[in-house]
Amino acid sequence: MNRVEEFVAVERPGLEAAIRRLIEPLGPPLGSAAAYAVGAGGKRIRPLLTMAAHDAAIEGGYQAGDDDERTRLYRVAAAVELIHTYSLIHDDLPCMDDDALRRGLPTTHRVYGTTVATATGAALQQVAFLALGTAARTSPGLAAHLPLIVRRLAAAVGGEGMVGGQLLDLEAEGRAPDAAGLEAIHRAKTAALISAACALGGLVAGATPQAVRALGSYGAQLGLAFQMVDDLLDVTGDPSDMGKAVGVDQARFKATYPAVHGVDGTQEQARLAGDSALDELAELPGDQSVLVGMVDFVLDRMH
Ligand code: GRG
Repeated sequence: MNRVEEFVAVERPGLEAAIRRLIEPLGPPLGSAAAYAVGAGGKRIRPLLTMAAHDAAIEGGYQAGDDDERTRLYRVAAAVELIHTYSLIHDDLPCMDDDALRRGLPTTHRVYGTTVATATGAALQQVAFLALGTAARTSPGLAAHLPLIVRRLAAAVGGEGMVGGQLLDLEAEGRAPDAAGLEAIHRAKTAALISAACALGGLVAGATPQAVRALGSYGAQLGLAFQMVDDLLDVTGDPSDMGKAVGVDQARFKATYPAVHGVDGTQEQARLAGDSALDELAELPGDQSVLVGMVDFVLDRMH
């Protein structure tokens, strides 16, 4: 087992329990649709990054022992995953990408209908922000950072971040994309949330502003690399491995990295973004091994 696999084996059960606990209070049909969407699988990259970023920001590394503190971190990490889940549910809707399959299963709106799927995405955002407040309720240390945590996450997913990026992406369909426009779309649509996931881990750890900035920059670069690889897999991937149709971006004339830089150029850009991500880790005081391994994990998906 490599370092990332070890980390996932230790942390994923706590994370999954936190995700389940957060959506439990949603009654039917929202609760069932939310459970379907989060239960359909997923790599949990963003919340695992929140946890790994937290550990990288702790002087001397995280020492197991304070269960309450870990539970609060799981809750914050789970909130990040619920925001991601909302974005996937909405991304698949007929008014957006109109996808039938996600993670090898029918998309949420194909099972629960468009109205319930739309409402579930909206409700998951509220559940995520509620979870941040709940996590801070029992910790004066975390409560002190709550305003920043909320601002960081809200900025990442709003009009200047994920939602704005999604609109730019949809507007760019069918037009010849240029390199700068492409990066602007993906910085907002994909990298902003991954960056916030990492910064939040630092904020929960009470890291210095410099460390939080470094984690955010690491996440932004990793997020760009992640999107490049995601675009490559749409060109080169196998639908049965991907759990969704491939070749879709090209068919819709989407603004993708391979469309602008070619397959080889995109691979090269992804490696460069991975290197930039690694450069940001130099000054962090804790255990950086999982964050280093995450870069390899993202880049290895290219092959
Ligand atoms: C209301 C305009 C409006 C927008 C809603 C839909 C939306 C917000 C944003 C789209 C964000 C999005 C889907 C970005 C793509 C990011 C991406 C590459 C997702 C795939 O992530 P993985 O591979 O998925 O981590 P798993 O399945 O592993 O969780």
